[in-house]
Amino acid sequence: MSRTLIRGGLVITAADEVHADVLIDGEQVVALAAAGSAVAEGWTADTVIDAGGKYVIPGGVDAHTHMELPFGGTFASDTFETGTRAAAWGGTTTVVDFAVQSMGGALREGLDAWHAKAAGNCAIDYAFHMILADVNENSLKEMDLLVDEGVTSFKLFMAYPGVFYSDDGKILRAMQRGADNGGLVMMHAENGIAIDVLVGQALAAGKTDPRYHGEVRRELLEAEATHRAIQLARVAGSPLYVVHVSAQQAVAELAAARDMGLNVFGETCPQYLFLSTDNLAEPDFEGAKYVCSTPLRPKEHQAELWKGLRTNDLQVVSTDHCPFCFSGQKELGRGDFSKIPNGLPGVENRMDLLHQAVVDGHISRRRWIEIAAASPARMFGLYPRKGTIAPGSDADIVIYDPDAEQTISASTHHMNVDYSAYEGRQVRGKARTVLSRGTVVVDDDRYLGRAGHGRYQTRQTCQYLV
Ligand code: DUC
Ligand code: ZN
Ligand code: ZN
Repeated sequence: MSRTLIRGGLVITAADEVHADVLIDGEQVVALAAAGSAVAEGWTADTVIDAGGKYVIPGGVDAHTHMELPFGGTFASDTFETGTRAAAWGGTTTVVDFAVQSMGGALREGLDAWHAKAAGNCAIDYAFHMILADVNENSLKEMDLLVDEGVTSFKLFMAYPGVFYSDDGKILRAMQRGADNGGLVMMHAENGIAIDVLVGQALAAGKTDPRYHGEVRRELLEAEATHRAIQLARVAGSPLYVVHVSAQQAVAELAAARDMGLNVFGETCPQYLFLSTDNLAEPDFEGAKYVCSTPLRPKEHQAELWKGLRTNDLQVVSTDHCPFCFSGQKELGRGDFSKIPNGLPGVENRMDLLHQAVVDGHISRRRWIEIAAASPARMFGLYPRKGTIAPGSDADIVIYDPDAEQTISASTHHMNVDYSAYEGRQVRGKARTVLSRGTVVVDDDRYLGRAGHGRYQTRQTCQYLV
């Protein structure tokens, strides 16, 4: 087994910042020692990586991606191969993607289909949540089987009537099942029935531009759905994880629930922290690049999201990476915003944007690692295999240069999409060397990984419950 020593860096985890040497044997971390003491300890290694002046951090865990997702008559443009490669470039070493149950289909069928898309193609490790699109006797029973085999979280939708939507009765039944079998319900909390009425009214009034996507998907309809989801979870006695929270009123609902001591959790995404309705209003249909759901909100909401991340009313930042090219895909919605495929690229940018938030003083370094690696790993049953640097953990490690300057651009990114949502944005910090289970997959602007290195990860149930 090959041994690697990472020497001289500042090791940052959610818990600590220590100058330490890290010894890797094969795929796992085997020891940490005070900086410079590796030789005195008699450690030998085949490869020594000098991390002087750099951070040594756990690889990012992006708990919300949609590679190859069929949506709105097209498919998300990143495959598991291109999307996980781009993730590695950006310092993310695990993604949890969403397998989809089709209407009338079995969960098993959907899960098998997603396994087939991913197997042999991923650059980094991956796992699956399951989208429950059709709650019925059979799919409820299947939930138990999936939990047993390591697919321990289930996304339901209060939005997208006729596609993914579940009514309150179905949601309650899935939550009751989750309360019994340990599965965590992840909720897309928007009142889709009301939104569809507003969509119809807007289009009838000739309001067809991308910015109306944000206007009809009202903040109050996110807050209302979040509130309702929390009450349903209380009735079911189940925990709840609300995905892609964007409205400050929804954060307030989560904070109130958490103040009551409930097992209610929330995730937000970089697009809600860094972008706003100003982007949706960009002229010449450019706003379509920023169409996603929940939608971007006015800038004022960002402060509440940052506050929620600091106070732990929000625990996780994932990307909801769901890229569609501007040309040929976003364009499907010219003249009708409701036909613009929903989703933004970002899997490559998350670690850097959140490091910029450290530079800007929104969060601490340890909180950066917590929300981007440790908490998603804990939330979805991957800790401490993923999300930290400790003896026994997988050696998913990033040597991060906190002083590197970079300009985010589609001309340099590795995601398979023809635009960047953050085009021209300057950020400080960059992943220099990325190890996935002890193998260097990115080093100094060179990609050394391969499709098929990434391994499917079974997961335990949520490790974050009080
Ligand atoms: N939101 C998106 O923006 N894209 C895919 C699905 C979703 O809920
Ligand atoms: Zn969603
Ligand atoms: Zn999503």
